[in-house]
Amino acid sequence: MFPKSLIRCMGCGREYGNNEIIYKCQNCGSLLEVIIEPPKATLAEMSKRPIGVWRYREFLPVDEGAEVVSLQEGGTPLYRCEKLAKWAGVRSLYIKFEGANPTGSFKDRGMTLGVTKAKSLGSRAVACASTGNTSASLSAYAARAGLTCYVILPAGKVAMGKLAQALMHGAKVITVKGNFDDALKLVVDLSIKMGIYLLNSINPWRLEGQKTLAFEVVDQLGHVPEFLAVPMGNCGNISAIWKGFSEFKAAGITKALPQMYGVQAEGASPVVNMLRKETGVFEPVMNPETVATAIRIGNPVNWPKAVRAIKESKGLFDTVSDDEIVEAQKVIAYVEGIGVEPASAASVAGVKKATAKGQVGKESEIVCVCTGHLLKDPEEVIKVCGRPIEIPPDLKAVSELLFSS
Ligand code: AN7
Repeated sequence: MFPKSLIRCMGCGREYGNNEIIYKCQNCGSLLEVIIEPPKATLAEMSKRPIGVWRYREFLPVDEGAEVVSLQEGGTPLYRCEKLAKWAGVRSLYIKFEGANPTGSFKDRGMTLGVTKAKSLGSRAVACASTGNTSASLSAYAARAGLTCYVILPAGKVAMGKLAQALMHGAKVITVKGNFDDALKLVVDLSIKMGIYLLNSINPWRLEGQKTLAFEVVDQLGHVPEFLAVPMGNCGNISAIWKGFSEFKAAGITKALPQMYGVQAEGASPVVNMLRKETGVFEPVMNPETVATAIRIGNPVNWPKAVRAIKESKGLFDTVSDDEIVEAQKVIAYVEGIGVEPASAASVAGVKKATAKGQVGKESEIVCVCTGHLLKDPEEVIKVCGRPIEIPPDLKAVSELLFSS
């Protein structure tokens, strides 16, 4: 029932077996991707199973006989947001709310595949560097699988909720005086040296799980949306979602493709900088900075895949400021009742910008991926909303406060 697959280099095309533990091409150093044989599956058949990542198992390359490690990820709501659409200046806007995943972010879609792979390869330990959500997710899946988990985080720059998850799920948490890019370099070297299975998104198996977001959007909406907006950090997610839409088309399930819209934070926007210049030269941002700590990444490993997704889809790209991110986060929460973390709001802030510029038509339909839950970053909320007012417990004081001025 699972598809046949192989690993292929996106640079030179060299092929590798499914069970080779490699994270980049040994020939040319480029990124690797998993290629599957397009399955003969129909949406009607797959839809008989509960919605979630494993509904689409015909598209998920898992080794024969593998024990699937799952927390029932995916199957997240697709909310129609009429008031938010009005605010953003577009006819139809949906939020795909990835905060509703088991650990509160889209990372769970990838980790169910990635940790299943780790298990079937016989690995005892897994590792990642993270701005927070990857570590929260990996530590939970490693716990479920009974694997040792090491996570390396940029010191002082990981939101409290995410740190709490990694600690409580029993990961060995290490912080480094440096940013995410430094942490990633360190964990890649460590994994290779110690034979620990690396589960950052340069591991192509993770993206195989994350591509199911595209399948669910088609399933829930009943068609392919015109645009799909997504925040970009290490750029695994936009690449995975584009792969999903492309595979549904290749399998004959859909005919259309969306235009992908990649949004970065102003202070961490190497991919958008490159696309703007059109020189084809990628330059990392040395000291990335943004309120959206999840996407505070200056040297995203998957940038070639993100550029390919945006170009192939004739898509869009832009940056948003921290003020625009926080404004969007507040509006999503006030008018729609959906609580998202700052990075997630970048996709919605990006839509408002693109409609104002006329890049997204007023009559368009757009799906925004909101990647993580509000509860991930309570400290940011206090910073932007303030603390509640404290009063003595008496009626006079409370009525004065509520009804004065
Ligand atoms: C909420 O956890 O990179 O472009 O180490 O947590 O696929 O990297 C998180 C990324 C968007 C960006 N929104 O996704 C990590 C990490 C949220 C995120 C992104 C992240 P990618």
